[in-house]
Amino acid sequence: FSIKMVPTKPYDGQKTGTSGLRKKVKVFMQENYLANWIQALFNSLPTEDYVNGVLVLGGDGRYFNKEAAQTIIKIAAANGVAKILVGQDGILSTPAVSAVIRKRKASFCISFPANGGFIMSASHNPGGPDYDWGIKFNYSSGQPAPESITDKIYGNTLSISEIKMATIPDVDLSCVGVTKFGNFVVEVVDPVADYMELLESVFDFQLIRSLLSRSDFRFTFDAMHAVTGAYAKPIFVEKLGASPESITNGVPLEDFGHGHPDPNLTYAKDLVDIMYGENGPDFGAASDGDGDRNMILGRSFFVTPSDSVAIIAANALEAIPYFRDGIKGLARSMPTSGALDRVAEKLKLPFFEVPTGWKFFGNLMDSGKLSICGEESFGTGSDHIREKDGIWAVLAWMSIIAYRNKETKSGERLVSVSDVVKEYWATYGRNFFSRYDYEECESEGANKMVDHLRDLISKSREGDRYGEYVLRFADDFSYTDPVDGSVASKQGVHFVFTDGSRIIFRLSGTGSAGATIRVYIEQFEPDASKHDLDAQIALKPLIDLALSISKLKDFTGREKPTVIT
Ligand code: VG1
Ligand code: CO
Repeated sequence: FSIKMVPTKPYDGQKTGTSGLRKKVKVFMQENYLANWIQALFNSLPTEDYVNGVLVLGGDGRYFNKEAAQTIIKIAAANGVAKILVGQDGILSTPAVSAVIRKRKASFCISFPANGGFIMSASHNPGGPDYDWGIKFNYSSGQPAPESITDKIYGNTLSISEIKMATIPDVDLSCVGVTKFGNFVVEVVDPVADYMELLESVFDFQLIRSLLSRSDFRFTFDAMHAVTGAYAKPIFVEKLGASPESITNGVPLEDFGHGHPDPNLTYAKDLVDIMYGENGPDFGAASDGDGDRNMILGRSFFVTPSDSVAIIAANALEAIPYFRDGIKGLARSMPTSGALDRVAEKLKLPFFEVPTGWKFFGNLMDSGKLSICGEESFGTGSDHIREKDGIWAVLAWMSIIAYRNKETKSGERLVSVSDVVKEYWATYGRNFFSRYDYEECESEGANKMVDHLRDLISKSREGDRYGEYVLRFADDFSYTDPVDGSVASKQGVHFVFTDGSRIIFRLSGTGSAGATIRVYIEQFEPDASKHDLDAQIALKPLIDLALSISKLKDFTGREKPTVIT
């Protein structure tokens, strides 16, 4: 094939946020908008990373992915990539892309390794012609590209003048198989196979099957018409024996059935209603657009993601074969509650606190310091891959429940999700946690609020009184990567009080319009007699304090948050 040099002009604002580049679909549909970014990426990578190499391509099935896939394939071919592995119909969840990159790296002949991959997704953001699109690049160990690379890409988008395009026809992505154009190969692969093989090596599938086969255990999974629809049936139903009716919204749709594919108490309301309804199932779960998030529910019971990662860590040695040889270390993002810290302390494990975004866990995992980690934003995972993993989290929880019920017989009372959580609280204490999101605020007001908070922390001193709370310190979180020494600063304003309570403010880096303010509130409660309190009640004084010190209402005009988790 021949290569066409397409002249182009830079677009402003192609800077990646917390997780890839996200904009409204209409922005991406502008002439060469996506192509500019993809070419800028090739201009940023060392040529040995992709020339004659293999790249992976997949996505969550959202609107515009089909066109985008063809553009990416043509630019990759023109830049000298030897082979693209694409999920059938362009489908691959974020964790599956990470798994495929890692597998093809290890087992492919050394001169032909997969060195990275593209994920076409705006994750939990809604899809369709009026909503969002996004692109993420993952690097050679399957991890989200670090800022050193995304900063270079952004720099190159500001000066780009031409795009290299291969003059090849569109490739049919609907059938598994190989298409060749000279030395360039497109291989369409089953989106589930490699990922499922990996999960089978991580978990005891037989143990999970035994739980799912019990008549007194009812399971339900809501794929939210997003990418895990493609995984739920092969994994939960065909492999593990769940009933086909246990999967709802199991077909990926370009607009997620008009939904907001974010598994939380607000956007996964249908599932929440079922789980809190009369005679609800014993176990409920959901995942997001690209399959990396998870929500875990028991009957009339919600497991906060911060507790979830701590509980998985506390039970992993026994219940999950992958961890039988030991856990290397634990980590959480800064706004995630300190529940995991207590597990690390008890198990005497190395522990890390990183900024928001999965890319900060990659180096720790690659250097053998980290096994299990999580974020309060419904992200949980381990070093089996380099992304958070929704289905992994569901299987981890099912493994724990199955393990705990090894001795209970059908008909006896099942050890439930809430039993496991309450037992955990009784042992470790409870970290009450809540997050308030104020979506799509005016940027000006939101920025002014952050300025105000930065001013406040610059004046604050240890021992300052905030109502009943006494300040230990307040700062703008900064992180130095212990592996490569890179520094990420201004990662969130946090107030830490002497009793361990925390108030944190951040602006979201994944939105596509206006500014989303996130307020995180945490308070530790050792007293078991108070563990059954509703988090909103337990945290009320701190929430009021957060709103008053930030003057959030004055700056944004918002009376109430859009989402509370
Ligand atoms: C949010 C979450 C963060 C998560 C990120 C990507 O970022 O807070 O914890 O890693 O989304 O998740 P932000 O900057 O909006 O707070 V996903 O599932 O959208 O890739
Ligand atoms: Co996601």
